[in-house]
Amino acid sequence: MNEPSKTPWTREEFEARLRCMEKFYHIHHPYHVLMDEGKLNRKQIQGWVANRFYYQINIPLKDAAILANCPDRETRIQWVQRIIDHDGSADQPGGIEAWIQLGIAVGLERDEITSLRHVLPGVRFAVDAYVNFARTAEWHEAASSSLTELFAPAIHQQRLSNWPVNYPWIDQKGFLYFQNRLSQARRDVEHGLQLTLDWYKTREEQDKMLRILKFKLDVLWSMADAMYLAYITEMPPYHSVKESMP
Ligand code: AHQ
Repeated sequence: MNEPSKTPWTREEFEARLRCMEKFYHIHHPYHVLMDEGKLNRKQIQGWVANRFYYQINIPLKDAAILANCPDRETRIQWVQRIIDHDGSADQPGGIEAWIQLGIAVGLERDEITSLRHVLPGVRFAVDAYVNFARTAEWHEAASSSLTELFAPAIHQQRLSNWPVNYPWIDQKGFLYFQNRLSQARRDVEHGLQLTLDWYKTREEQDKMLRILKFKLDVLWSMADAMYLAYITEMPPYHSVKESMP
């Protein structure tokens, strides 16, 4: 039985292996497939936006954790932009505010979104796992876990193309987030991919990176699983608990 190869992949082969992970991306999750086919109702769209808000407000915490662990000024100068993109600045409202605008465009109230009262336990656990990973992992590994965004432009473009047709009731002002993310994701991926291709040298390290990317793909998939159970099969947590139970 020959030993599995220990020869490191070339940069091109390593990048190709990363891109092969697209098959696990949440664009293929039944929740997003139904969304893209225009088959979600108002409540199911609202539930998705309200739950994804928890992911959005945690991205700056995740990126700040990476910065806190990163001793390299050149990297920090670029990486800090990710926090500004979401938190905004004195004159820029930022992505988190744009996500709230998306929530209002789908018929939610601002405080309903920011109260986090719709956030499902499964969504919270998945997002918290991502933030905690970023806090405790070696900073290159935490940075490279953002590379699910290799596949993100496609899903943002899908929404921009299909929501106006499939969900005409949604005020298109809410689509600013997706529009901004198209270019921001591409810029972030450029930086994250170079960091990744430069860092993982041995085959063992490259294999570990694929496992890290799969962990992050699991985070995104698990969020959609929780929403599918709650809003599609209408089996939210404790739906089976009877009030009369002691
Ligand atoms: O809106 C998204 C976003 O700001 C980010 C940051 C990045 C990261 O650092 O992990 N990932 C990410 C993603 C965003 N939107 C998701 C979507 O489907 O709308 C995609 C997601 C990602 O691919 O990780």
